[in-house]
Amino acid sequence: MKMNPWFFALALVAAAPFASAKTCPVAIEANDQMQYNLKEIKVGADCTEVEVTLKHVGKLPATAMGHNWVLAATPDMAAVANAGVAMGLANNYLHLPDARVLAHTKIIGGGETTSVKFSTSALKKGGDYSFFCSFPGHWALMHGKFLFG
Ligand code: CU1
Repeated sequence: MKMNPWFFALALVAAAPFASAKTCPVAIEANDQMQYNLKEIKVGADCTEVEVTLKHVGKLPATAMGHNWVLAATPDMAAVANAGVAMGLANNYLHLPDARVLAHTKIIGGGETTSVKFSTSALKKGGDYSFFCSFPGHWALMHGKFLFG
């Protein structure tokens, strides 16, 4: 039995609203000079998920020059970073759970790569967000704007 092609066309149209999930990739690098290679990350409001991949292109170990990628509202950045200092490398220098932390990777050392995938459902279009590294002393240099919208 042969199916009517119009049936399939109608089925696809009907399913479209449920198939609108969109994962947007972001690639960022960090180095031994305590720097990210991006000052700003832009993500479209049509992205339902973001997958951030952090590559440490340096050579120093995580104990000396560890980096992660943490997302928070810009006014929360300093407090989140300060709260993480005492938590140590094993906790990725984050005091969790903390609702102010919107997403984060683990801390990595030179030559390593890590990633995090998160939903944008908690983000407000046009909101003031920043990404930063929570390794002690790094966030003041290692931060940038995260633009959603
Ligand atoms: Cu760092």
